[in-house]
Formats: sequence, structure tokens, C-alpha cells
Amino acid sequence: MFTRRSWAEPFKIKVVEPIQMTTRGYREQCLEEAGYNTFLLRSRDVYIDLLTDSGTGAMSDNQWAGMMMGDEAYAGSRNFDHLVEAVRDIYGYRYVVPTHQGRGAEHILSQMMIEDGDLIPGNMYFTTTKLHQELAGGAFIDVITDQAFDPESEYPFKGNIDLDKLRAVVDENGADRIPYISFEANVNMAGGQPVSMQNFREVYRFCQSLGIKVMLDATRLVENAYFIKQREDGYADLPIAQIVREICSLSDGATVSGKKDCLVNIGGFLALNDPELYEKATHLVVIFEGLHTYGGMAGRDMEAMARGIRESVDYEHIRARVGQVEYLGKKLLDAGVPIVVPVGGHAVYLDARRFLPHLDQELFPAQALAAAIYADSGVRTMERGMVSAGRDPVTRKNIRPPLELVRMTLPRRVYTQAHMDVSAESVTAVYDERNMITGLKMVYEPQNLRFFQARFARI
Ligand code: PLI
Repeated sequence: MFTRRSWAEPFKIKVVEPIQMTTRGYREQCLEEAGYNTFLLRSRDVYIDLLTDSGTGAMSDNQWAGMMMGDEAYAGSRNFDHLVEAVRDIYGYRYVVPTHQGRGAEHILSQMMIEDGDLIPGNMYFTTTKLHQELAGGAFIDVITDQAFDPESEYPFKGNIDLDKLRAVVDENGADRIPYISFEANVNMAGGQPVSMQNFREVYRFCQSLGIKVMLDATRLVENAYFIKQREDGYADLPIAQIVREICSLSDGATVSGKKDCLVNIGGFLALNDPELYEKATHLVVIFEGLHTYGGMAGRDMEAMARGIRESVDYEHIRARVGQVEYLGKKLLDAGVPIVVPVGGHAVYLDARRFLPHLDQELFPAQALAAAIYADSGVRTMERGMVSAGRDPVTRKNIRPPLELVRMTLPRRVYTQAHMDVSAESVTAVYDERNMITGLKMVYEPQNLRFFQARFARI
């Protein structure tokens, strides 16, 4: 019998989309026109696009077949039923409110649960999640473990909530000021770092004893489940789907951006167990998204997401997905490039502080590094540092986050190992000439979520 020594993608490629390399001079011009913000580059000017894993994945033939089965009735589409069945089977939640994408679900959850002056503890902020909490009158409080702030710490569960920090928030403010905990699986801003099952369990027990709800951000929950299988005692032999179910059983609901784990280009949902909360959510979704049986999605898109949810928990799929990220991370580590360890589930994060120690954080080192990588090779990455952190909602001062990172995010089922090699070579070449990289100043700043549209100039 053939004994397999390494993993390979559990698919072959049926459709291809050409990509183009450009010249360095042309890319320098593109960068200037884009205000040194990789979000403002045109896709056609990008060679390998590692901006985000959000909505950029490749759907399977089974999902595309599902697109032809769209029931585009305004009300009661059969694809909605399939979506509810998939969420019940895989995640185990009773009720599903479809939304156009993750932030639509965050909006509804925040509006229905948060009152003026409330506090929402969570394991590191996510940009849209925190903003929706603030717009609803709340304030986010970070209770993630300290290990998450150390890019060199090898701690296997850097996404964990520090229960002492959480207890202190409750003791100081009272449980009645805390409508829910915002608990993200495989924490994006920490470097794609997982939460342990033990931590999910302890947080849920603690919150239940106080009547505080636990709401997951289950956007990358399957990647978290894969790490639990790899790293936590007692889970090595369990199927991914069973681990996913167990995590969800330790929560009261979840917001999900379907554009990541669920393998679709658009879509999301809010999942709940409580019938009263579900009823409230159905009243809000009709105002902001659409009728409660489509919530901003076409029937065909709900079908693709229902099928994607089932595909996402296949072991060979998730192993190859995380395996590709590990492959890229190892290449960079071997070349001596400073990255966040352990390597995350959806992306490799370059540590811009150690990469560019000559640049103060006020000079936006991560933004400058993302621009330098694009100039070198046309590989597009994203800043996850002081620009993403934005300003304090009260003092309006720049928040100086401990992590100043550049994210190389891998779309699912899109690029090959050779693309990883080329991307790693580019980052290594930029690292060799890092002393040449100069800082940036912000010349245009939008009021909210500034990283999307801010513009910069070279100093
Ligand atoms: O982009 P949305 O609205 O479908 O989802 C918002 C969202 C919520 N939670 C988490 C953890 C996210 O990562 C997230 C979106 N992330 C993006 C767009 C990213 O590039 O990481």
C-alpha cells in the first residue's frame, strides 16, 4: 500500500484565472496613486493577492452546482432551509438569521443586546466587531491572555481569554453592565491564534454562573477546531465536525462571516439558541438586511454557503488549508524573517517592529512594509497595526497597539505551493534591504475603519 508522507490539496484545478506580473516602475506608480494603501490598489495590478482570505476563496464544483439551484423566491426560499439545516448539523445552533456578510450579523447582535454604557469583554478587538459595539453605545474591553501580545511566544493557545482579567472586569463593573462576551475563535488580530477547548469551557461556565451570555465570532472556528485537534490532549482522534459542535455547545450564539471558513464569496449569518433573542433579531434583520429568510443574500448564495459549511469540516480540506499557511511560515522562519509564532490558521503575520526596528510606530512601519513588498513583487499584503487600530473613541488619540503586523493572508483553495515560494522570496528580498525602507505619514484619514481608505505619503 502507498504510504503518504506529506499532505497534498484534496482537489484538482478545473478553472484557472490568469494573473500578470508587472514592472517595478509601474508598481511604484500604482502605489503612489493608491496613497501607499494596498486596499486602494486595483486587483489587475496585483500579482499574488494575499490581502485577505475574506470572500477570496475558490468554490467547489458542488458549490457551483448549488448556485444553479437557487430558489429566488422573496420569502421562504428552499435554500434558506438548507442553510438552517447545515448550521444545525455542523454548528448545532437552533436559529439562523442570514446576513449579507459578517458585519451585518455584528450590527444586529450589537443593536439588540447592547445598551448605552455597557461593556463587552473580548479576546482582542476585531475592527468591524468593535465599531458596531461602540455604535450601539458599548465599549470593548480586551481580556485576552498576555501571551497574545508577544509575537515570539510559542504558547499554543494565544487566543485564550485570561479569566483573571475577565473576573476583574466583572468585579469592577458588575455583571449587569455586561450583556455578553465577544469570544472570537482563531483570533485574527493576534495572528490567527486559537482558543483551547478548556478555555471555551471555563469561560462559558463562569459566564453562565453570572447570567452573562457568550457570543462567538465563529468566522474561523473550523481552523480553531483543527488546532485543538493538533494541540489539545484528548482531541487527536475526534473528527473536526465533533470538535466544532463541542465549541458551539459552550456558547449562546455566534456571528459568522461566511466569506472565510464557509468557503463563499459573500454571505454571513447570526446563529442563536434563545427563541426570544431570535425573534428580536428577525425584527432587526428586516430593517437592515432583508426578509428573515434571505437577509441580504440571494437564494443561490445561501445554497453555496450551506454546501460550503459542510465541506469546511472535512479533515483533508482543513489540513491542507492550514498546512499551506504553515508551509509559507516555515519558509520565512528558515530565511530568518521575523514573524508571529506559532504560525496562524489563515495567514502569516510579519512582525514589522522587528523587521523595521529603525521606524517608530508613528511612522506606520507595517503600512510601509506592505507597500515595500508590493513594490518588490506585486504581492499584496495588509497592514494590521496602528492604522487598523484607529483612534480611541473618547480621546480621539491614535491607539498604539502592541502588535504592529503585516498580514500575508491565504485565500482558500486558490494558490499553489509555487505561489508561496515566490511570495516568501519577495519578503526575504525586502528583508535583505530593510534598511532602505522609510516611514509614511497619513495625509487622508476617514472617520471610521480608516485602514480601508486612508492615504499616505512617503516621508
Ligand atoms: O468582512 P465581513 O463583514 O464578512 O466579516 C467581518 C469579520 C468579522 N470577524 C472577523 C474575525 C473577521 O475577520 C471579519 C472580517 N475580516 C476580514 C475582512 C479580514 O480581512 O480579515
